[in-house]
Amino acid sequence: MYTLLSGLYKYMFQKDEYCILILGLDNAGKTTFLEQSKTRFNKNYKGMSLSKITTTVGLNIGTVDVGKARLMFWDLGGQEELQSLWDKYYAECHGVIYVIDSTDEERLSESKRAFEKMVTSEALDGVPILVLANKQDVQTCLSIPDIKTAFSDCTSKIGRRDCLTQACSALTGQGVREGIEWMVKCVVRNVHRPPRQRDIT
Ligand SMILES: Nc1nc2c(ncn2[C@@H]2O[C@H](COP(=O)(O)OP(=O)(O)O)[C@@H](O)[C@H]2O)c(=O)[nH]1
Ligand SMILES: [Mg+2]
Repeated sequence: MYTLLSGLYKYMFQKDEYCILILGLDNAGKTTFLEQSKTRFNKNYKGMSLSKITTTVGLNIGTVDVGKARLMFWDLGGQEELQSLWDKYYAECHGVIYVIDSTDEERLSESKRAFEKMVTSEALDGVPILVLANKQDVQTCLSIPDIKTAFSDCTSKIGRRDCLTQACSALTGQGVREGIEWMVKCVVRNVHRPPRQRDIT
């Protein structure tokens, strides 16, 4: 009886946990996105003022519950010297959110290089990637087709994994829910797939 009840309790209340990395150049809006997500999904979370967010040195961690899934976000610093630390986290993660600053045309190629390096990493093979074209609230920003064109030679490296480019404003919240719900769908589905090579070794 106890087993039955505890099984039922677990079924009803226990959440499956997934680690999601938030990557992208510094100033792309990663921490703002994390705070916006916590505010949107966690009922009692009193978010910090989004305009008070300062540069991340090291790592911010945040948890968001979506249905039966618990996403643990790791928001890593994006400065060049910190990018070398990204791959230390790859083996642990179930999904990646890659944030692009759509208002920064000058650094778009730098962002593409960092994306390319990330996406070709073996440890991320098969991991779903959500690309957020952020800051779409700014009128003069690059459009989704502009960004897709700039990143077009990455397509073959993305391979057959799930990948979505989502227009988003971490500041206003536009596109945040859609992006996260897509990610949840992917990671939940992936868990039922055979383990990736890196999980076996
Ligand atoms: N207009 C606008 N500004 C944003 C948006 N997201 C972030 N920012 C601003 O961009 C700057 C960098 O944001 P932050 O979250 O610290 O970037 P991070 O370095 O990637 O963590 C801050 O001044 C934010 O207010 C957005 O969607 N729209
Ligand atoms: Mg930050």
